[in-house]
Amino acid sequence: MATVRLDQKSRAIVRSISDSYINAIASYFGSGPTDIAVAKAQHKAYSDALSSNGVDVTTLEADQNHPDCVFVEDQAVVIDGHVLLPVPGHESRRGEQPPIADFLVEQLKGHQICKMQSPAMMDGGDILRLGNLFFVGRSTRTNDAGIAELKDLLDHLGHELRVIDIPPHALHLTSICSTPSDQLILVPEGYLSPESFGVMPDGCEIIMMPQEEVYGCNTIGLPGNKVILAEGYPTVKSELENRGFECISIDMSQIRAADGSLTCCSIFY
Ligand code: CIR
Repeated sequence: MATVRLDQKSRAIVRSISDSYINAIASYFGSGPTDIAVAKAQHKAYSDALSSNGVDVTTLEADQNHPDCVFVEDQAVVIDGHVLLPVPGHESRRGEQPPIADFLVEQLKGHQICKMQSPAMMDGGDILRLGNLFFVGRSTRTNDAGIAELKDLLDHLGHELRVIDIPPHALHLTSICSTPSDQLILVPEGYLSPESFGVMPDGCEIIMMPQEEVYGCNTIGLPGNKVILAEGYPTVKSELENRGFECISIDMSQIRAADGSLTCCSIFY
């Protein structure tokens, strides 16, 4: 979700949950998954929600050697059809990338493919797009060299990039905020201030949400004023409903248990 505009959300990839998912990294929202069968059912509901709302979804096979492989968002950054393959910020996740890269390179022939080189590193989960304005989180997973490589691509495409420091109690930029439309950003109190995003473009707005609903701030906006959100975050839901969105709620408990949010589980391309 995070690097495409609303009008670019017709195709997405997801990746099945690995049988080793119980060993996924968890240091922020969760303390680790406890039930793989439930996780798989929740992931299926997620993928079904995308398909039944107009997204053409391709499911890549799980990689049993990589417990976090379901979180595809971190492995590739697709911007206007061009692909940046980052060096993922966590060593244990670097081997997840090849099948995702192969799929995208095949699908997006003729577009630019940039491969990041270490010591630059970045997780796709640190990038957020609001219309044609981009934000990147400087985090434990994304360093300045990684940000410089993203900036090169965005300069080439004529898009502005703003850098936001991610507080130590959060994993990624998209773990704590999202753009349910090309004009709105949901931001939790206690994590980021509206000022961290700079001056908003005309017609765009930041909506501050209560700190305890931080997980609910990660949403997937879809064409037709629809938005997929995690179940259990009433303020986020009512704020979106009041603005005329049709809300599609999904139980994400076993995904959250491994620090994954809605956007982490797909790449729109
Ligand atoms: C990790 O720590 O890398 C995974 N357990 C969670 C990744 C979540 N991805 C994301 O926010 N884009």
